Amino acid sequence: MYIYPFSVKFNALILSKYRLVKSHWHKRVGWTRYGNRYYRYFPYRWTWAQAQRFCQSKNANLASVRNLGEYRAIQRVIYRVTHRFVPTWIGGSDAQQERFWFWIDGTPFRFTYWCPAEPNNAGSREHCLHMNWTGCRCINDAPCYNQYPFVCVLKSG
Ligand SMILES: [Ca+2]
Ligand SMILES: [Ca+2]
Repeated sequence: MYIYPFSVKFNALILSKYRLVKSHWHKRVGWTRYGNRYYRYFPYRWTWAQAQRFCQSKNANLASVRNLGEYRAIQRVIYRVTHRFVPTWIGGSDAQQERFWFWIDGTPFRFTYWCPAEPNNAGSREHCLHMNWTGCRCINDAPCYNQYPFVCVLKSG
């Protein structure tokens, strides 16, 4: 009888910790961790801006890429769902000023994996990046109003 109130309190503590872990886990369901980032492929064929708005609704952004390891990780995320290397939007854009590339999530734009002769700004209207382009599955600049599936990135912490 004496120990009962303590036990109830202890169980409540365990339960609240479990809820904390569970809610954290729930937020990441369907996302693949690589380093300190989580990626997810969405199969909807949307414009770059529509895709970014959707990522934002998940507290995420279109994926930025910092190195080849991350690029390959994103390719694996796409391949796992589609069993192909589908051309897919990522979060790079030079829409503000030609040849000034930015990642929409604020990551400094340093890593590149351009396809041969890209970025070519074809027709002066290519201001958004997609990946898995051509046989070399590299990065190309494309018109932002094209419609592709996309990968969002969720930063941990
Ligand atoms: Ca451009
Ligand atoms: Ca191009």
